[in-house]
Amino acid sequence: MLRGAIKFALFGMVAGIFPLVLSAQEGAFFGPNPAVIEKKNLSRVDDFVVVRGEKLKRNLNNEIGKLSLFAYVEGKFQPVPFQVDEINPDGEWVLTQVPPEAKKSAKPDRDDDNGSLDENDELAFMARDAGDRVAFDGLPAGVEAMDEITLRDPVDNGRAWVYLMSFRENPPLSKKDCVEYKLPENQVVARNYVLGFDPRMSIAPSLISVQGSPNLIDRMKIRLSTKLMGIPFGFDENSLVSELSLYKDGPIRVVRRVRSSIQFTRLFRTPSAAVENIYYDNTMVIPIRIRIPISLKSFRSLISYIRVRGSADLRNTHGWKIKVDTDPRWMSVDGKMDEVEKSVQGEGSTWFIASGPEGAFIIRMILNRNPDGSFQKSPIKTRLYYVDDDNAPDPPESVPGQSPQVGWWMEGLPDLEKGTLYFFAIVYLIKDYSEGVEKNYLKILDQPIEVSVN
Ligand SMILES: [Ca+2]
Ligand SMILES: [Ca+2]
Ligand SMILES: [Ca+2]
Ligand SMILES: [Ca+2]
Repeated sequence: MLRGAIKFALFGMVAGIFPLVLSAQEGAFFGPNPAVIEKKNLSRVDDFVVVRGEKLKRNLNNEIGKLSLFAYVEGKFQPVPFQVDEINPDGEWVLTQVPPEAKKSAKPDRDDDNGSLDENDELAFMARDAGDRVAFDGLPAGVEAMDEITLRDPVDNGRAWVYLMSFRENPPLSKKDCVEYKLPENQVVARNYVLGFDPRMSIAPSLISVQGSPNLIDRMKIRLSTKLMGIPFGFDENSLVSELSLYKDGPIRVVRRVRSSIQFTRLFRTPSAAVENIYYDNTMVIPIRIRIPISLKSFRSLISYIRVRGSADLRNTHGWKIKVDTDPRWMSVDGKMDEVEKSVQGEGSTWFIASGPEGAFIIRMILNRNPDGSFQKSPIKTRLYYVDDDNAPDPPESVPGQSPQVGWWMEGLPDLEKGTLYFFAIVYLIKDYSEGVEKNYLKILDQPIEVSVN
């Protein structure tokens, strides 16, 4: 009897304490549910959302480690996955994780404000996690500041809401993690894909698997040939010397910095430049920055031509089909060029979609935007490169033949002025593709979700 009573008392204590601990860690809400005042009607599910710190006025300058993002979904006000990535005063990513191979040479980046949310830091989350609009009677218990973030689809006016809150301590966090960077395998493992990197060429993936497909990539190729003052010269991706430096793996995205340079001859190597690739659960963003040391335009008469091709040489894709933006016909991947493939119109093409039994993906080139999304004028024009021929080698490569190889010629380089050429590729990995779904993915950049904060 006594033992029973002690047990009961212990159970009561444990039960009394545990829910408190669990509520902080597991993220059950910490008070009565707020009142719903507007239902979510945003239909976009594929978009990621990034909000700069300067818009988050109520949480600005607060400690990032005390923030959490909440949404009212499935009848509950609950934490949803998010991350805050710091950007330093020079506009560079603050990456805090050091891969084993860089332990000697790299140390983690820091922002200049000891981990506070400042104007240029970025809050990232997925649009699909947003929920209903709610009203509070004052701030919830333990919360010191709150920004209400409204998402609006400019296409159909659909809206949804999330709430960024600063907690006094122990912010309840979602346990969901949409993407992971695995070491030492060097793999990005995301909901819709797995990407692997060979440490000898850290800049381009040597493994791309979509929804459990076999590896779809032979290599990412960058091929340049030019003639300067009558002397031909060129390089391919084997001339790229690249190494992983730092990364950051959060619940929403992995940011991975690779330093690379071009080895032109045995003796001459360009200075190394860093570039960060960003991986979400269904999207990869691959920015390309090329420093043009002199105005090519003023040397125009000395340059006979510059031919540059960037492309994905695929493998294991027999039975897939491919369509480009500039021609409505699907092309069949079977290792041979047919009449459709030979006559496809590719002038000015900037994206293509590939669809197969396991899933689909879109690769899109964006030439006319600055890193902040504003418009830039670029002299570069693109033209489709497409070869589906198992018997047409294009060395260097691991799997002889182009099965198929899809990408773009880049034209207009002799018109470049001195400065930095910036453009980016964006890849969408699609589950359950059906004809026309690409429109949803094109909207992500063409009609972006509008974000307002109050
Ligand atoms: Ca900052
Ligand atoms: Ca900061
Ligand atoms: Ca074919
Ligand atoms: Ca090949």
